Amino acid sequence: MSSYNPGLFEKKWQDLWQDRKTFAAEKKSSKKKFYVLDMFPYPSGEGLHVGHPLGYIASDVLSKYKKMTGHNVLHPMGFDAFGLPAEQYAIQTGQHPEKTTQQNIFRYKDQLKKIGLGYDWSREVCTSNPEYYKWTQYIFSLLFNSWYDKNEECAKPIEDLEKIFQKEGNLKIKKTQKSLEEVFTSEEWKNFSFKRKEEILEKYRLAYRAETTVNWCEALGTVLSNDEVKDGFSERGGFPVEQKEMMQWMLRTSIYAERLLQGLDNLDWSKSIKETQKNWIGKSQGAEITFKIKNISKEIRIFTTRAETIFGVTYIAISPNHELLNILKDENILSKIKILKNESQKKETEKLKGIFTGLFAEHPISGELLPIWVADYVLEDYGTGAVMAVPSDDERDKCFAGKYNLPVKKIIEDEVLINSEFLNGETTSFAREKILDYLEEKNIGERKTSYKIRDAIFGRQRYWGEPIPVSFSDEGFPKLLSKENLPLLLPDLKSFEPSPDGRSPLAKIKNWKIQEEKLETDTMPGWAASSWYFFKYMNENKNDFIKKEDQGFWKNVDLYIGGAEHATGHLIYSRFLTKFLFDRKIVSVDEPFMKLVNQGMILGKSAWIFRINNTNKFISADQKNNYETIPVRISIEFVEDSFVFVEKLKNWRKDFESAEFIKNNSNEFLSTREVEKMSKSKFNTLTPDAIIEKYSADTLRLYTLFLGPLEDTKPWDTNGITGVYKFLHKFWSLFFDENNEMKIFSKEKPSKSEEIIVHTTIKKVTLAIESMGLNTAVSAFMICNNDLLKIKCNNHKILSDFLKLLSPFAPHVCEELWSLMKNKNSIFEEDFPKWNEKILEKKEIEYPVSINGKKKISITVDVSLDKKNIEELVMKTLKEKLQNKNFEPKKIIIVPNRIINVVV
Ligand code: ANZ
Repeated sequence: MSSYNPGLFEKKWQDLWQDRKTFAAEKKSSKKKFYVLDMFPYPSGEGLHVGHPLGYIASDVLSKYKKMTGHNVLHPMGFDAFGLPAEQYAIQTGQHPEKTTQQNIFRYKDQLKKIGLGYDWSREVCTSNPEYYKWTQYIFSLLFNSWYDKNEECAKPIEDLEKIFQKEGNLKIKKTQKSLEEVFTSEEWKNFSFKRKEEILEKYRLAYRAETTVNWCEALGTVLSNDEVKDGFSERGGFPVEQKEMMQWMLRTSIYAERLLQGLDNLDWSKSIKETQKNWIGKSQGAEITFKIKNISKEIRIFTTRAETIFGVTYIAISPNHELLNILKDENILSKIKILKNESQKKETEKLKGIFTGLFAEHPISGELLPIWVADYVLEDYGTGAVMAVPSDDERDKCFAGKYNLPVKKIIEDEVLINSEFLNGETTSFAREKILDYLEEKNIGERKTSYKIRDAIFGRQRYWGEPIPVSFSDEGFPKLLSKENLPLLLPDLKSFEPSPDGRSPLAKIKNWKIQEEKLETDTMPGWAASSWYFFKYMNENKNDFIKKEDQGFWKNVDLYIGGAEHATGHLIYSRFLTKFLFDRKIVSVDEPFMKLVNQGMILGKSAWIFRINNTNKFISADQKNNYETIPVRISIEFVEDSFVFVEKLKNWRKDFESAEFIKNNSNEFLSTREVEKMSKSKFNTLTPDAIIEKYSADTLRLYTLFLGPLEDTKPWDTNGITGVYKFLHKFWSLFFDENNEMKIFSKEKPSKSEEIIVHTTIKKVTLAIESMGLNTAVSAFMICNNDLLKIKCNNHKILSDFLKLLSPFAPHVCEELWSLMKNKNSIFEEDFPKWNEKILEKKEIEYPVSINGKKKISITVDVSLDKKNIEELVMKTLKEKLQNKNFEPKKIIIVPNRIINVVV
C-alpha cells in the first residue's frame, strides 16, 4: 500500500466514476455551462494508437478543471459510424459493416475508458443507429423543404416561396437570386403543371439534384470529394479516378458564402484555420461586364477583378462547357472542342489548350473586335465561366496568347495606366473605380462579388450510409417521405458491391420501394451525420430530435478539439448546417464551435534494418555502407533506441527465422530510426493499452501532454516516459512517511515557504490550463513535488491543494490519495484551488551593502520601509558588524531595489 501501484486502483476508479456518474452533465443547473467536445472518431478496425488520444486527454483536463471551477460541464463522446472502410472491409470479407462497426466501437470504448477519460456516456451517439439517422434524414427533409431568401439572408419554408410565386410571379425573387428559369407572372405560375412547378422549385430548394461532373472512382464504386483525390488517384486505396457527369444530390452551401465568411470574425480559432476557410470561401470583389457578339444577337458576360485593364483586352476566353457553344454549327470546331473538353477533365493534364470558336466579341468601349476562344484554363463554375483576357497583365493570359499568337497590349507602367485616353495617368485602383462607375452608368457592367465555394455533393453510390428519404414519382421528380415513414431503414444485404452500372448497392434490391414508388438508391455522405452531432449530445433524452430547452441551455460548443485536417470539410459543413438550423429556428445559435484547438500530430519512430542484396543476411546499420543493401521495416517492439533484440525479431516473420544477423564489433545489431506518421502499416505504433499496462493511465496522460505544446507535431519517444513515471512514484511518496505509513498530516496553518511553493504552482497551472499550454503545467507539478519533498511537507492543506491541482491531469492517483486521506467525496467535487497574489508578492528585498564600493555585508529590508528607516537599519547592522559604536559615515546612498553604498 505504500508505494505507487496504479494497477490496484486505476480500474477501480474508472468503474466508480462511471457508476456514480461523476462526470455526467448536471440536468437543471444554475451553474455556468461549459461544453467541451472532441471531434468524434470513426471507429476503425485498427483501434487507437498512442498518437490518437492527445486531443482527448487535453479536453479531459479542461472538462475536469471546468467542473472544479464551478461549471456545469458537458463532455460527451460518440462514433461517426458510417463510412467507407467498414464497407470496403465488408466487400472483402462478407462481414456486415454493422457487425464490424459495433465490434470496433466496443474496442474503442474500452480503450477510451482505460485512459480515464471522463465522458458522459449516457449521451453517446452512434450515427449508424436508426434512432440517430432518423434525425439526419429529417434534417435532409428540412433542407429539401427550404429555400434561401437572399433579401433577408435567411432560409425559409419552400411554401413561402410558392406563395410568393402565386401572388406575384418570380420577377422580384430573380433580381436577388441567380437562377436560370425564365421570368413568369403569378397567372403563369398558377397555370403551370405540377411537374413544371416542381422543376422550378428544385432550383431553389436547399437540397436539390443537379447534373455535375464528379470524381468517379470505378474501383471503389463511388464519387469522391476533391480532397479525397490526390493526383488523379483515390486517397484511400490509390485507385484511378476519372471525371463523369452524374445526377447528384447537392446542398446549396454556397448560398451561405457571405455569412460563413462574416461569422469567422467572432470565433476564437487559429489564424491559419480561419485563413484556410477564407480561401475556401474565396470571396472576390469585381465586376461582370457584357460584351456583344458580332453578327449574332447574343451577349457574353465575363467576370473580372481588374476592370481597369479593359483597354488591354485582346481576346475573350470561355470555358469548354460555356453555353455560348450551343450556337456553334461548324462540326470541325465542335469536334475539336469535344476533344479538348474530355482532356481538360483529366485533372492532371497541364491547362493551356485552346480552340478558336470563329466568333468575335465587340469591345464595349472601343468597339474593337476580339476573338472568342475556348480555353481549358477557364473554370466552368467560377464567375461567369468567361474572362476578358489581358495578356499584358495576367500570367495565364500571357502564356495562352504566346502559344496561340494573340496580340499583347501594354497598359500599365509604374502602377499607372497608359494606352487609353480615358484612363491615362491614373493609378490602377483609382482607375478601377472610375471605369466601374462608367460601365454601370452606361449599363455595360456592374460591380459583382464572386465566391469560390461550391455547392456540396450530398450523395454517394454506396451502401453504408443513411438512405436518402426520397421516392420518385412516375414523372421522375423526387418526393419526400413523410416524417412518420422515418427512419427509412437501411435494408439488409448479403453482398455490398455497387451495382454494375455504378449505382449504389441498394439499386440491386428489387423491392426497394415505398407505396409502389421507387426509392432513392444513393445514400448520404459521411458528413451528413457529423455536421450536427454536437447538437444531439445536448439532449437529456437520447432519442429526441434537438430539444429547444436543452439546446437553449448548452447553446454551442465552448471548446472543440480535433485535427487540423478538418479545416474545410467538416468545419464548413457544420457551420453551414448550424446556420441553416438557426434560420429554421431549430437552434438558437448560428455558430457551432466558439473556440477551436487543433492538436498536433504525434509521429512514430519507425525502425529499419538492412538486408544485404540477394541474400538472407542482415547487417547492423552502422556497417551497412560496406555493402549493397535494401532497407526493411521492422516493428518497433523489437527495438530500444537503435538496438535490435534479434532473438525476438526472428520469431516475428517467417523469413527472419532462417536469416543471419551480422552484428558489429561491439556485438550489437543496430537499426536506423526515422520519424514519420504513426501508422500500423509502418509498424511504428504503440497502443495506449500497452503503455497503460506497463506504466499507468496517469503516466500515459501526463507523458502525452508533456511531449510538447498541444498544437505542435512531435514524435512519440518512449524513452522519456520513465521520467514521468518516476514523478508519479515521488508524488505518491510525498504522502507517506519513512515507515511507509500514510503521513500524519498537520492541520496547522501552512508555513510561508509551503504557501509560496503551492501558490506559485496554482498560478502556473491555472494559467497553463486557461491558455491550453498543458505541457508547461506538467513541469510545474514536477518542480512543486521536488520542493515539497525537500521541506518534508506534511501539511494537510498544502497537500490537499496539490492533489486537487494535479487531479485533472492524473485523476486516478489523485482520487486514490484523496480517499486515503479519508475524504468521503470525489476530489472532482472539490473547488480548484485559487492562488493568492499577496503570497507571491515579494515582501523583502536583499541589498548588498558596500563601504566605499567594496561589498561588506547583505541586509534584508522589508519593502514597507522608507529611506530613513533603511538608513537606520544599515547603521545599526554596520555598527554591530564592525563592532564600532561610533561609526559615522559621510553619506549613505541607496539605489532602490539594487544596492546600498556607504561613503566614509
Ligand atoms: C481581367 C484581368 C486582368 C484579370 C488582369 C486578372 C488579371 P480571383 O481573384 O480568383 O477572383 N477569371 C474570372 N473568371 C474566371 C474563370 N471562370 N476561370 C478562370 N479565371 C477566371 O480572379 C479573378 C480573375 O480571374 C478575373 O479578373 C479573371 O481575369 C479571371 F491583369 O480579368 B481577370
